[in-house]
Amino acid sequence: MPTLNAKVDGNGLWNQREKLGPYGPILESFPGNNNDAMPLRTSVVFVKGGNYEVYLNIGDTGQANFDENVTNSCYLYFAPEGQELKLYHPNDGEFKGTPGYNNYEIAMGEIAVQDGEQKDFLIDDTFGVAGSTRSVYLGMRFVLKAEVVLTEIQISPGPHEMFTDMGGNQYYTWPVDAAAYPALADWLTLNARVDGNGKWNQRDKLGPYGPILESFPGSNNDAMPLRTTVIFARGGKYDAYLSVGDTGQANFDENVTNSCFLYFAPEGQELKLYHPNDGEFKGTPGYNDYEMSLGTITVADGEQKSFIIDDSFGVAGSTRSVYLGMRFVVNETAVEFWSLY
Ligand SMILES: [Ca+2]
Ligand SMILES: [Ca+2]
Ligand SMILES: [Ca+2]
Ligand SMILES: [Ca+2]
Repeated sequence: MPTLNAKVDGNGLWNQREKLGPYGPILESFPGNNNDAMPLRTSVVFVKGGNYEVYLNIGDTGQANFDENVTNSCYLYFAPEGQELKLYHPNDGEFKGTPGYNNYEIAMGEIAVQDGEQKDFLIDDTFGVAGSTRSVYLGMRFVLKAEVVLTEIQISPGPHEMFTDMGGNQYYTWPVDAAAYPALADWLTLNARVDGNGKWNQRDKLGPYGPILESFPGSNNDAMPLRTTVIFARGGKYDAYLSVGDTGQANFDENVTNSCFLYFAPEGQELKLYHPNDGEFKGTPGYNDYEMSLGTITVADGEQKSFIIDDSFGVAGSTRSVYLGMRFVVNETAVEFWSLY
């Protein structure tokens, strides 16, 4: 236990005093008077995950000016637990006012935490540091950084390990039977299509989201079903879209002559055969991009959804199957729900 308003130099304790810091109580030790208090730990459990700016508040005495602060130095040791303690001086920070002690706030950088995660920080007085008079711990401050809220999540078929976009959404694509295809080369060629090998071929910059995955069932290639897994950072209602690649001209009749079917379904539902003509033509980043409207889905914060994709091997008239990716658009009619955030 610290002493409470009852400082005794040399007893090795911290002394607590009320209403002298920006957050009320402060903890002080006087290493300049031969007091060596023990290291302290401040533990913080963050209810809400995210990126936080971290600030340490150090107390200074007398005048709050640079030269005087050097004459009468109130150092404090501080570090995130697990790192080496580092010596801080009030002049390392920004003067924030004098609630009792002069409050100097030092920016400690940024930390990323999950919902409910605990972070620990160590504090010590500066016994043995030359010129150190007292050490005053005023507290800490954490500022949640503004999050990027995407109104549209774009799912490229390119990432094959979990990828995090700037909005915090995560996704990747891999065969459904992951045990049978443990390595990338087991199921994918890169710009090196071999019909009949049962693999998908990836090519860059041919889809609305960059890479595309193609198979040629019309040339006797039966590639394995794939799963695109998506973890939504923010809950809500989304309009879901699938992009299917088409070749040659982007017109209805020609698309029928040279049909690029693709099987697709949310995992757990029966695969459904999609034809470019089922969708809306969105442009030609390489392949013609036809976008299928899949309806609206509702997800919770951090909820994972999976979608199954397969080529159309065995479907009459099917030449190739091209997966261009997916898109999820925040449903504007759900704006009341979003206002909860
Ligand atoms: Ca100490
Ligand atoms: Ca001072
Ligand atoms: Ca197949
Ligand atoms: Ca076409």
